Amino acid sequence: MNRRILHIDLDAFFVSVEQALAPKLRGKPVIVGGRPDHRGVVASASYEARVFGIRAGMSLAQAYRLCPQAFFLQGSFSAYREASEKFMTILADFSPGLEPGGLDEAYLDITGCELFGTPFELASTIKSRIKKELELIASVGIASCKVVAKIASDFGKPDGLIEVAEGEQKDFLAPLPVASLPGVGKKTEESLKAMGIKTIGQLAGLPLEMMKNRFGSFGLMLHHHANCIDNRQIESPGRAKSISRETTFAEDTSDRTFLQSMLHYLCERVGAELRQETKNARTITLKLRYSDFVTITRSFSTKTAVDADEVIFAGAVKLLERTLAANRKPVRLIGVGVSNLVTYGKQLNMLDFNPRRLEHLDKAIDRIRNKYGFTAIQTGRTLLLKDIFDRHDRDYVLETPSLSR
Ligand code: TTP
Ligand code: MG
Repeated sequence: MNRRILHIDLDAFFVSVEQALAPKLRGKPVIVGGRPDHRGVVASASYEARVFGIRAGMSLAQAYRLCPQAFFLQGSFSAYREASEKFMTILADFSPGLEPGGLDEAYLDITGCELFGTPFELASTIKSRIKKELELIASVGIASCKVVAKIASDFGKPDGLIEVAEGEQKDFLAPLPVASLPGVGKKTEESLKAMGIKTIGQLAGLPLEMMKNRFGSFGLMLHHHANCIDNRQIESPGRAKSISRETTFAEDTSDRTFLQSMLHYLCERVGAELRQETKNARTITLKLRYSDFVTITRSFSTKTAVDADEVIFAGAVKLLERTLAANRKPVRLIGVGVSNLVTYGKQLNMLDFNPRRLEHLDKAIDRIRNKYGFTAIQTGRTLLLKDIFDRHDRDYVLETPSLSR
């Protein structure tokens, strides 16, 4: 059966939320990330700012040099989270096959929804509702598999709506640069360029064996995606395969105590979501990105599935200590994730913790936080972060809801 998958991604998300809240910012170069005299990077740039060459990930200082008249905003994560929730609620009205891919993007499986209109008509209605109800612009790609839908939504930006018929998918991808394929970063792009490969069409023509030998399982995936072979199903959030939180610091740091505090906070976030989903996890993963953008992940698995904040932290901090001992480079991003999820079961004694005491403690904390907000109660270790929460928006920590699903 020919599937119809939509990929919906909001244009200049953080900035557009700010523009919806403050009309004077509309139509202007706007940057969310912080003040230009701070050391941070651009998180989101309006399309008016992109005309000056400004892009996400660029230092604020460079953005300022390119466009000093731009509005530089610190950002307010709680507003973005609220907009994201409303965005997902609109999408959920159209099909139960909804897979959020981050705050501002999602896949929607509308196969079999013909009674309500053609895929193009449904996508138009989705765009209009988002515009009317949230004052945000969405770009939509329609295809018969995820990878092509995602590339199409990106290709049409801003305010795009592109439908790629099944028989035309390969022709659509062929002329695009390899960097348009999700997962292809600077390094892969360089390696492919050295092999004389610049477009997805050229990549699609390389023999499978060659891609496998050169890039391993990632090469297999690239070969398949370049050839529009992608059977990945829509994974609804209820079936999350992993839960994670990460944050990028305004300034790179080697401060061990600070890193531990932030890690503890992120573990509390992950633990709270695990318990909300009534899941336990067998694998704990630490993610670090260094000042030179090199990113590493370190994991370990336990025999007993866990869900208590302290147990997750105990595992994660061991990984952190080991990693810091091996490498003292300043850190720009820290994250923690849990995977190998199983449905809730009694927690056995682990790492010398008393599971019943932890269960009671976590339950009590969860109750308070559900009622008064996450930062209403802080544990000893995260008190160090209080200054940050006070100085910035309380939700300063830009948590990425999920590393992978
Ligand atoms: P994106 O969808 O990648 O970017 P965008 O919505 O700003 O722009 P567009 O989709 O039109 O190209 O990311 C969504 C939000 O995630 C973005 O508004 C801000 C945040 N983000 C960061 O905080 N850091 C980053 O490096 C990136 C790429 C995004
Ligand atoms: Mg976006």
